[in-house]
Amino acid sequence: MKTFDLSLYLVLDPVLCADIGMVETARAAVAGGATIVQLRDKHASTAAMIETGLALKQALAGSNALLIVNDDVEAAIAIRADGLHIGQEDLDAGEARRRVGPEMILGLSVETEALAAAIDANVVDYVGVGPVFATPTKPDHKHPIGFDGLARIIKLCPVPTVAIGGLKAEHAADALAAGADGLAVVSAICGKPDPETATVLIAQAIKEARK
Ligand code: TZP
Ligand code: MG
Repeated sequence: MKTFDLSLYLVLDPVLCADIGMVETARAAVAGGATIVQLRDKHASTAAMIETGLALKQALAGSNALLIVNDDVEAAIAIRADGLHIGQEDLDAGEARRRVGPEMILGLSVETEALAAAIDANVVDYVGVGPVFATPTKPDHKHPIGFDGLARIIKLCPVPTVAIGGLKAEHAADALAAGADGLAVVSAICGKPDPETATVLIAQAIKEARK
């Protein structure tokens, strides 16, 4: 069994993080309680992903936070990232698993009940479910599912789940009540004037919701 904590999952965005950069944003977020950091840069080359990924790995060293790479299998392997996250339009989960080997955490985005029902728990370690709300952060996102849709999809997931899409600290209780193991956020942390404090507030809301 792999152990990982999905509680507060930061997905980096290079544009939103432009002021202080993705590495400093990740450092601040981890200091504030982020448990996972995902490097997501849709337009970066594999070489650039590797460069940023290695810098992130260094920034996270000594913390308990894990580093997950979005989409780029080659970069995830080169960086020796803790995990790879793929979407439905990326390579097939079985193929991703074969390429990264049995040890690396593999995450998959799921937007519907049908996709949730098709998850192979021997291949996929966790699922990102959303978008809960429409969000400008991902202009091509699928139809928002709301907390009701989130709960319906999570019921069918055989692996731990993290909710994503328009989530802020105030949504922690609803996301956890729907069954999510954690919240994944981009704009609630990236580009905030004080990303560490923004993270602390979300972490506190999650802790409060678990009481
Ligand atoms: N996948 C589904 S929604 C989303 C991703 C990557 C973006 C979420 O961004 P934000 O700013 O937390 O709404
Ligand atoms: Mg993808």
